[in-house]
Amino acid sequence: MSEVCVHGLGYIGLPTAAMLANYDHRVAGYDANPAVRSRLRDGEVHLDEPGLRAFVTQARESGNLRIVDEGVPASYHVICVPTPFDHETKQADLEYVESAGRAVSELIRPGDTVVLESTVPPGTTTDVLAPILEESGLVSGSDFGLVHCPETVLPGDIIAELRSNDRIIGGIAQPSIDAAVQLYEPFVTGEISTVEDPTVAEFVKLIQNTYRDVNIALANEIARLAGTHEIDSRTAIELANGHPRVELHQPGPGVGGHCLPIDPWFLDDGMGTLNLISTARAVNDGMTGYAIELLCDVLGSLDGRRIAVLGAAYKGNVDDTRNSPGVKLARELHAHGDVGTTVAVADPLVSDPTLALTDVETATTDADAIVLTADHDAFKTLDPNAMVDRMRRPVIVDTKAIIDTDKWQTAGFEVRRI
Ligand code: SAJ
Repeated sequence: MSEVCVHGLGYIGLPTAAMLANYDHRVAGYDANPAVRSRLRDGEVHLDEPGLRAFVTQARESGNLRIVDEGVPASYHVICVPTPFDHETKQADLEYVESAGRAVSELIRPGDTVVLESTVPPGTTTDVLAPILEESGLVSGSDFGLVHCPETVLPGDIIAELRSNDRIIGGIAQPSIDAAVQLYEPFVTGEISTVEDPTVAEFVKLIQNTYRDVNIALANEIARLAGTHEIDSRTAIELANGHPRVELHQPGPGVGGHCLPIDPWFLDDGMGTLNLISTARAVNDGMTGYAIELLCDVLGSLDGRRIAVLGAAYKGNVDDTRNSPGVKLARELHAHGDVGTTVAVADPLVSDPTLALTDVETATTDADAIVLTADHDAFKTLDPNAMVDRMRRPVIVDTKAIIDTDKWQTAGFEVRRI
């Protein structure tokens, strides 16, 4: 079994490091954040992901996963660092990839293999990472292996998907590919496809998330159109999906997380060439505005209204608030503060001190309306009978279609849903 150094211990790096360790590799995990390293050494996990804590503990207790204060020499360097997005220039910020690359260039030896898992614009592996690694004096593809193997796991189901998802390995030359296949083959039960060009792998990753984002935008536009015909969008979509070649996604308050709202932009990396794809982004970003329209339809105006937003996470049953539609909606409602609108946000899964969250009971007391923005299980079981009396006006806009409309109406609520 091999020595592996994993650079970056976030949502992808930590489970990957634990997986490799649990498959008998000797893994050194490095994260630039000392607080992350120290929590992991104390047996804690800094991420809320089902099963991750036990999985990491198993790896640590086997002795195969150690946390290191700097990268170490290894046969494989797996880079799993973030690639933030600059919203102004619509470009990827590759600072962390570059600094991980510089660290690896100091450590790399002939015969080693470097794997980039981070999501990056097409061309990054060959045009950005390879030249940095070659500052070592070694040549990629001949002296050392270099591949892009994009991560594809779904937050909330990361450990299962690390095993079951198909993987694409785009390598700079065949020996690079062969070495990377050896690393992934033992634990990946999905198909491993290989291609002798890292840019293809980078591109494929981006079009997967773009497909989903554009499909959700179509569902969102359909939801608005259905609304004008007083048709329930979910029923229409379910019926349409009965066709063997139709697979519409679900509408909602917009698209959050760190992947779907960002990766489509990486496709042209600030060139401004996107058309349908950028329109889809605008449609999805416009859904918080649509939720406000639905509120205004019922309430007349937002003047002096108190609105309870339930859901600060970007999707159901996760604690992650990155690009959360619920938080965006709350911000947009706050902008009506000059007419006396007040907003309270509650999310039992999220503990982010920067968001001034409250609990569901406090948020809904004396509220004029609830907007449900995350499909947490905890929200599916909310009891309308317990809530109706504490609200000033019992109105609910269900952007995720998770409540039993009849039940809430019977309890006295006016219900709107996307
Ligand atoms: N959403 C909808 N309607 C839908 C499905 C999702 O509005 O029908 C919304 C969600 O509520 C959420 C957003 O889209 O706000 C994104 O959620 P998601 O579950 O679609 O995806 P992520 O961002 O959690 O993870 C995605 C996944 N990509 C694909 O399914 C193609 C995951 O497999 C990737 O590994 C991940 O991005 C990533 O890291 O790139």
